Amino acid sequence: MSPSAPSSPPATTYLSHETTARSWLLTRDHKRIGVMFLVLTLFALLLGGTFAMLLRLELLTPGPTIMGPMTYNRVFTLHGVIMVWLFMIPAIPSAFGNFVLPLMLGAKEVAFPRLNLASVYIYAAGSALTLFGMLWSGADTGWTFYTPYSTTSPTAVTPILLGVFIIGFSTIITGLNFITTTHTLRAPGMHWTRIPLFVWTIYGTSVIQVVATPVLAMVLVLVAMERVVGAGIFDPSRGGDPVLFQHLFWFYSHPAVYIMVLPAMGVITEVVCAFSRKNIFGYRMIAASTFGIAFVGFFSWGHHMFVSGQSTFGSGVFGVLSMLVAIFTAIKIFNWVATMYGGAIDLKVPLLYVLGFIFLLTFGGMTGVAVATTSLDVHWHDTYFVVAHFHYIMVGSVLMAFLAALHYWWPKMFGRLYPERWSFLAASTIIFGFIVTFLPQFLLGNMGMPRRSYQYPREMQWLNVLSTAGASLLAFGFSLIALYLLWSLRYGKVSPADPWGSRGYEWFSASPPVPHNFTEAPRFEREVHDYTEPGAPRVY
Ligand code: HEM
Ligand SMILES: [Cu+2]
Repeated sequence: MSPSAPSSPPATTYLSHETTARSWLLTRDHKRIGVMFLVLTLFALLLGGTFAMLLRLELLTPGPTIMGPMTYNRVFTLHGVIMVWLFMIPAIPSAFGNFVLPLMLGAKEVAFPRLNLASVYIYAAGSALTLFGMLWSGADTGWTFYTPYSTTSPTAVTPILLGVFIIGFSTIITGLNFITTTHTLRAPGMHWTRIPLFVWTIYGTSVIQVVATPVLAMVLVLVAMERVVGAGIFDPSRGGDPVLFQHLFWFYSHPAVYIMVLPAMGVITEVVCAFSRKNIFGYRMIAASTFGIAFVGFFSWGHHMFVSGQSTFGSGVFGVLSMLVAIFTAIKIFNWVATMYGGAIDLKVPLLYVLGFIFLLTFGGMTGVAVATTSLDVHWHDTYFVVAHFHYIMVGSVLMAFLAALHYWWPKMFGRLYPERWSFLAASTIIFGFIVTFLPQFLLGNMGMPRRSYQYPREMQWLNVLSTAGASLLAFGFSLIALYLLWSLRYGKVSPADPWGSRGYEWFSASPPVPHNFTEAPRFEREVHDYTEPGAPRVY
């Protein structure tokens, strides 16, 4: 492939060549599908974020503030359901994976473009059913749908379960598409050792999606059957076993946390290289650790069940296996820092998010090791400590990576630049606001504040007020991003093909790309992320 990006913007782009609603709704272009997923998942983020603000407002005072306890139960359930199932899991793979994966591989399309379009509609249908359940009467089971309560709750659990079940098919189809595309549609010269690390993480994620999602689908249908026909699988009053639900649920949902975090790690790797102007340190180790995480992730689900009556031996084994994940993660963190070390650092806003990511992932990961220690977790389980742990990782790291990706690939997707100062202000507000929101929650959990609780003792109020103040900063930061990105679509400076001087393969196409990605057939002659000048020794 030509070593540099095309210099002038193309006459027709994937956005401009057809503009009718029909051309969008029936498109088979992976880039348009990526944009559609971006819009849908951003809408989910907005909705989930609104529920989060309602929760934090309620927790401003120790007693009732703006809602009653039953409403509170519904609001935290809807917040969790939307954030996990409608935003976190699909966001990076379905939106950015769809957009950049074929570009990175030198492919004109994904392997199954029609299925790809179907996956948008399946996601939309599942989300619509979930939202319908919410409007009908909501649900009060938490995003985890634990039995036996979920089998008897009088709220609209069934449509929400089925909505999530349907969304699972979208995930599976997208995963199959990415695996097949990576195997079959790589351009000449794209050897396995040249595959960009973002693609490797999407590939690893896709494997988990394809293998684990069916288990979730099964367990959700079983709960629905329990509710509708009284199947007697989980409900002890009918001879069922509620703990079986926990095993099946976490057999999927623990790997699912890596469905969320692996693509995030891929984004970070791309951004670190681009803004350090250096080849990634330890390409093979990063790719291998991705699969290490994916593999070990399948054997640690029992760490969610330390207090479920599981045997002490079982808990010990699950605890140790969980800690192995930290080793693979540490390999990546070491490699990112080593890549930055000695690089020509260009502190643009995507890199600022990366720094936020590395800090929050390290901190959150260490609290993961802490909660994987059985003796500690017996105290922390079901307290705000766990809430803080998973928000540090899911919001801290995954959202940081999502925002890094949004800012890094925005010019690629839409051909416009956004105002840098505003973007810095928003990023700093979000990182700071995040810490103010979630750090107090570790302390609250350690003091014994139970999760999903709507009241608390008076001495815990100041930490809760701090947390709500942090959440308001987050809301401000997000609104800012929404404003300047929308503004930039119309008024932003037109971006050159490669505004960052990146050597990522996706920047070798025009920005925004032409309908079938390339005007001449791509060939890959350089190593991935190679910043070596001609004739000079290779920089690592
Ligand atoms: C070093 C790696 C990690 C370890 C050792 C670890 C360990 C744990 C443990 C032991 C729990 C259960 C605590 C309890 O319920 O009492 C837990 C909960 C959780 N973790 Fe992690 N974790 C790690 C990384 C992650 C990552 C990367 C994510 C997400 C991207 C994540 C998301 C979650 C979630 C969502 C829960 C709580 C689910 C719930 O009960 O609602 N963790 N983690
Ligand atoms: Cu887990």
